[in-house]
Amino acid sequence: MKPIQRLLTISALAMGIALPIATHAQENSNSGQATAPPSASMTYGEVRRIQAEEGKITLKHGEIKNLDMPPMTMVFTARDKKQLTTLKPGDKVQFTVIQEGGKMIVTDIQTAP
Ligand SMILES: [Cu+2]
Repeated sequence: MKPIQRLLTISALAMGIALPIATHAQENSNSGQATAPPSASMTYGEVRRIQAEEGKITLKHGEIKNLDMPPMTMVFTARDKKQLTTLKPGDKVQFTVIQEGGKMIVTDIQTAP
């Protein structure tokens, strides 16, 4: 094996580890359920932290179907910072998130009943 091939193999392996999303997608296709169209859909979550001035919000979210993302707690960027001003930690929310330029962008967020 040439060094360049070895390097490519290693980075491919590293990516496999760094991208659990890919594994998750595979699990989905094996479940035999009808897959939803890859359009943005509402996701449920709970607010953990708000950094309104930076437009950042930390959410403990449920499965994000349109991004094939399993439930987790993570930071999102809000498209409109103003949408964060009415929220506070502990709020149950419904939101729409899209992936844009490698960032997770919340395009719409509102408190859920
Ligand atoms: Cu996530």
